[in-house]
Amino acid sequence: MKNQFDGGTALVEAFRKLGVEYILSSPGTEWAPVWEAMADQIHRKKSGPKLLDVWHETLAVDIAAGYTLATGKMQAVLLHAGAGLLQGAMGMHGAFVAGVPMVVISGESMTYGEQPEFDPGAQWMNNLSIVGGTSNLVDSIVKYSSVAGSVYTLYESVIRAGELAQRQPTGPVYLSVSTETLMAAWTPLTNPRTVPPAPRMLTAPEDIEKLAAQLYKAKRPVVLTEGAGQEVETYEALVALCEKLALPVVEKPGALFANFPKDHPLYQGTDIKPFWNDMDLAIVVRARAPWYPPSNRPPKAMVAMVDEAPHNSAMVYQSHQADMYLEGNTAQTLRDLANAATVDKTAVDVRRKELAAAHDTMVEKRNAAQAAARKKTPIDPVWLCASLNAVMPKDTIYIDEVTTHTATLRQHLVWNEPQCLFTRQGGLGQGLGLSLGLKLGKPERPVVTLIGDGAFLYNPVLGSLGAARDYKLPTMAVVFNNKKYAAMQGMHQKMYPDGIAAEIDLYHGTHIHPPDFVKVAECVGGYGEQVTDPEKLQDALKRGLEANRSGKPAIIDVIVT
Ligand SMILES: Cc1ncc(C[n+]2csc(CCOP(=O)(O)OP(=O)(O)O)c2C)c(N)n1
Ligand SMILES: [Mg+2]
Repeated sequence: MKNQFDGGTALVEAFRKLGVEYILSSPGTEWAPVWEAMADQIHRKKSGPKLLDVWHETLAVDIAAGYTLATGKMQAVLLHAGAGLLQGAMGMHGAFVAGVPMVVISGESMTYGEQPEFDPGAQWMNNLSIVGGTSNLVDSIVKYSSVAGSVYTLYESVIRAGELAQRQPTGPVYLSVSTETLMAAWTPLTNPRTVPPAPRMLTAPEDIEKLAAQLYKAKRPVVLTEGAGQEVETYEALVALCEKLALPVVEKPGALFANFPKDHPLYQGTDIKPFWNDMDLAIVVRARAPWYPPSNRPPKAMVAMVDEAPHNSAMVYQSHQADMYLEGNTAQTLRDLANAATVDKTAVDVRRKELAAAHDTMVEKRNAAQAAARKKTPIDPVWLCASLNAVMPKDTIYIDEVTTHTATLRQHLVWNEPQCLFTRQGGLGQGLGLSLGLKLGKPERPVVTLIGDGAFLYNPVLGSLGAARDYKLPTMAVVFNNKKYAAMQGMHQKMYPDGIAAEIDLYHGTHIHPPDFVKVAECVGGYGEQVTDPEKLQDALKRGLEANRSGKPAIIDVIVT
């Protein structure tokens, strides 16, 4: 039995003190010291993080990201050397774009077999080493990347990395830690502190007063949001503010979260156009690119931006066109604003009525479109959304990894609770991993990944299904299967409307000859079903849900237009 502490223990201790609940990993030999520490933790019945091994690195990163999005709690990821880091890089980029805090560590060797008493294996010299160090590989897709170069600095380096990740702007941080460092003897701290959470910053009272005064004066104020619903409290604070002042809420197309109850009379959909010319105050709550093209400023509005970190260093270009920034904690800023705001009752009552009428018109249109879509074959994605509305419980968590169907989905899928929608950021291939992380964080809620056939195939599918089975995370994937990368064809046609491809109907980069998705589900003992008949769709979704309830992952492959 191991009788001395080493860097592996230091790493696990640091995660414990950071409050990490899960270490997501795709294995590599450098992690033997951590496996020892984990075995020791279990053997001694100590509480601490659980280690979950999965079959693909981006899957590991995305499960961690999903869990953090669901719970607000930062997690840790261990990847193998430079190779595993590259495999995980797409997930890390997604986490960086979305601002998800995370500590990612990968291994390295420093001795390459020259140390007399330790042989890390010749693979480190032959095919794993990265010239200049692994930090360079991810420098531009994390907040901070560096090396924890000795066992004496390892513990505090990991603690600091975790603290950094959780500060605004939140995001993933990366450390390279060598096998030799992990194996070196380590003396635990005699009195280690529990790491406190990042402090909550507040918007200055004078800025709250200034915006409250603008709100009182404004005749046509609008709230535009992309990410207010990241936390339940921010969602609730936005609802309370809007209700007090009868503020219309417009979501950015492709918004990141469920930001507002969709059946609320103040909810006005995703089209800013009807408000564009007349709005005199725009309160933008977390939107990375509020206007498009980016410098397309609303002609008469004062623009106030409420966001902890509006300048997103994961983006090459932004243009907020903001006249004022409120960068304190968003939930608290919205609450402070609601408290400070004076209500002009007559004006607010008129606005409330007008907005409710506009909302009703929008819902009538939505219902009519859904009824009209019912009979179509192949299945109309509008009908697929209507069927999900009919079958899925109200607290279902959806993950959006569709492409050309996104607008339809946002218009026709209805949710009225916080945390009902999450969106994949960065490249395709992350939806299934995110869904598992969300299920891990919210086991009591149904979790459904809405996913294009193309997107599905970019995912580490077998790894995701295997993890769903092994870690008892039954989720459902609903494949929007149009047997193609429709986005590619659409863009080709837009770029070359009179091109040769259009003339002879020959498109590269478009067609998919899909595998049998039903069999894919079955290969891990999951439930699979293909649906072509719109009348049979709801029963199929019910069977998928039932399979999930009995602990099995499910894939419902819906042939759509
Ligand atoms: C990792 C990655 N590779 C390639 C792309 C480019 N891409 C964007 S959309 C798309 C097609 C997606 O197909 P599908 O999920 O079936 O949606 P559809 O276009 O049919 O709506 C592709 C290949 C990407 N976004 N990410
Ligand atoms: Mg497709």
